[in-house]
Amino acid sequence: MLELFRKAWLLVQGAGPGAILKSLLAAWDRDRLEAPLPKGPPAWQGIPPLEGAELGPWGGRFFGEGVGLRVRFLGPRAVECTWTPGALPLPYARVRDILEEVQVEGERTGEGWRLWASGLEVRVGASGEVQVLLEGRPLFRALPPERAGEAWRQGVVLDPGEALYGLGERAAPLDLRGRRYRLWNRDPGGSYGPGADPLYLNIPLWLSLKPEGSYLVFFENPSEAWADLGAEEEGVARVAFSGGALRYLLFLAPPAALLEGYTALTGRPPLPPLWALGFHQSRWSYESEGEVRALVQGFQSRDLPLSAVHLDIDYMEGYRVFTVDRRRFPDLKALAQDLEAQGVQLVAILDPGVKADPHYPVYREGLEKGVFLRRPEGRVYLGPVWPGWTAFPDFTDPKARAWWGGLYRRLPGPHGFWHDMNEPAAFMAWGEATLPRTLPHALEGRGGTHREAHNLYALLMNRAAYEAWEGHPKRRPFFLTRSGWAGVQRYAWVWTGDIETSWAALRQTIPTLLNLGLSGVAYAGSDIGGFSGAPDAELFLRWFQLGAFTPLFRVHSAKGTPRREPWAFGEETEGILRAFLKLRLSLLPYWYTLAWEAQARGYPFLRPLFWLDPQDQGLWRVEDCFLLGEALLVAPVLEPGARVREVLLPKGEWLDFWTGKRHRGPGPVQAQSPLERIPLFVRAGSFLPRQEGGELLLHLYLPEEGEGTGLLYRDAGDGEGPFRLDRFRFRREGNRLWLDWTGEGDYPPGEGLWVVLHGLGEERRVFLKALSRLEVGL
Ligand code: MIG
Repeated sequence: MLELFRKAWLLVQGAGPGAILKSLLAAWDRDRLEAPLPKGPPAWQGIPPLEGAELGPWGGRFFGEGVGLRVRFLGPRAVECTWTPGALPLPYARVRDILEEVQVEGERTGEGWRLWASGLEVRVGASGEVQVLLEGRPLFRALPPERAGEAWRQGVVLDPGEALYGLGERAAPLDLRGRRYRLWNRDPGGSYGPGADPLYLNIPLWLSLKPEGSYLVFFENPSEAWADLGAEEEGVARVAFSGGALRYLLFLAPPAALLEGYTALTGRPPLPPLWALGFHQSRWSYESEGEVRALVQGFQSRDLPLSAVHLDIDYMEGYRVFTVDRRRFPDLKALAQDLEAQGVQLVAILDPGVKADPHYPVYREGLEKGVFLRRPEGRVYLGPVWPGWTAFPDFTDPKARAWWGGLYRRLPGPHGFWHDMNEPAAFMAWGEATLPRTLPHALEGRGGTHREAHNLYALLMNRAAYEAWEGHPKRRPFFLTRSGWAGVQRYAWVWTGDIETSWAALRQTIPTLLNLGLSGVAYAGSDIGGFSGAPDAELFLRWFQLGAFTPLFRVHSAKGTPRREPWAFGEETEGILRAFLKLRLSLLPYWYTLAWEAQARGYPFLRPLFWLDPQDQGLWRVEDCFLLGEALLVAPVLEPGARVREVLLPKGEWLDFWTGKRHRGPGPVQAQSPLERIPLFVRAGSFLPRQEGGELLLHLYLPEEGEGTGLLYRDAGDGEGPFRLDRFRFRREGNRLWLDWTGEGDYPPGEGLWVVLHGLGEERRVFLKALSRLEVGL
């Protein structure tokens, strides 16, 4: 109740006293426009049997009365199944149609048909059941789908103990099984905590681990959906789509290869500008040029490394996108240039909504070009957001995307943009805070309604922005988005929105980010300290320590919250924050190498422990720590007062990052976690490139015996230009160590590198000349 008043008060303060009335009107209007929703649960009906088939070297088509199934092999480990009737999805999620041509063979069997190619086999039953086997192992079984009106429902059989991950952004446990989720991008409004569902960004895919193997299934259907990920006793997951054809893409492989396959089809995140991997300070809002300059000065005078400052909605003129309030920011471009000279970038927020003001050029142009969403009867649809009555570009129209992309040039200065409210969100006094499902959309000229386009809205807003920037020779784009769908990783980073300020919310951040990563979204982070409240020094510190190991490392908070600059919590805290800012900075060469890996293979930065050993079921549900790449295990502190915590180590040798102590996994260890530290372990056998005092050092964590490799990616840090990818190898036998450096690319390798050897009792350094080999006596 208090929260409700707080929200209403903020709304009135920010959007004016008329905001409440507008939100009442808009909700009433929405209810009139909304198609009457069916009462009661849908009456699911079985499909008629499949009676005929047409087999080809690509797969097969199967027909029953009024239904069809097409099975297409996308490669030796991937297959696509499409059930019709229903509109086929527009290829918004995909950058490729197939991975690799394979020659499919097929035959009729007693119960149905069999298709196979290079170890992958699909069995289609006359009932409509689809079973997929890899090298004879049955890994996926889909029951005959069901229909209710235009909706489709698909059951997938689950094994006992099977664990499921993904679904985009979830405030749920890491293993998503045994709960029901809705897939409809939604602003939960103001603040959310663990258990809230759905959130801003949904992706209809799950990755499954079972003792016999793993698979990833992506349902390529953007319409509103529900996924009931069957409890243990039930043994079936059911996913229902409100319309469109029922299509899924299935990949069979170990987890890393699943991400590689899925992102080969839906795209990988491009390399960001290096600065984006540094620290970002934000709040709603730093309101004037003077305030921003003082903020940056505050960081510099205290020796606190800062990479970016975010401007929230108050920099605009009455919340009109692509405008600047000249009284607060007389010359945004000059400000951005001055900050850049000090190593700090400006990032500006943008909402998709355009204020319906006839004197505002952006609105006038949008009207002239006919790019705004219209009501079914033809008038431009207006919904209330920050600027008051607002029109919404139809990003499913290529003309609207091109226009929108061109607008970024009108905001000279910032080199990063932060896309908020793009679920899309609108202030509605009751019901869903979004647009009516009946609004018509262009959908590339094919036509459709918001029911189909809703979940695509943010994806396509980001695409519009990205495509306008792509190929800029000097600057790589940086976009941060709240909402999205499958493929959003190609265009933008994601932050987890208005998470509440609480220890439970801090703990939630780990599984939320891990599941985003397993859904293809490698770049993400949460508002450090929580969005909505006032963290005490300990909670803020622990959240900051976690944030230092998430791709987006940003402090942000709501209007009216107490200050969150690193010096706002007293000197002791400031000192620890400084140390973590510097630790992050020193690890940037490692982060940047992982960025290269994300771009090349689609791997997330943050990986669940099972990434290293998918067979170890003891790791499947570990959600209080994570891997950063394959070298580092990060165990944030998630409870107040905890000065020691247990960490479960996967198999292999692990070296304590702080003390150098060697541990052998699998198994738990008790790790010290005083306020100045969170437990960090380095996998023995890893190289960890770091920069210290302007110098690049290669840290090598030696196992007692054995070998390993490591990568290092380097380039100028922004724009297009030469790069290099170095590969390091070592082998340790008794007291002999061999080091070997090879590489490719035109970026100069330098003379050589100091290799810092860990795990020998005392630290030792040896100099490795560029692209050479070295033998060392230990
Ligand atoms: O209705 O721009 O999630 O990060 O500070 C709230 C103001 C709008 C929601 C975002 C939040 C941002 C805030 N926005």
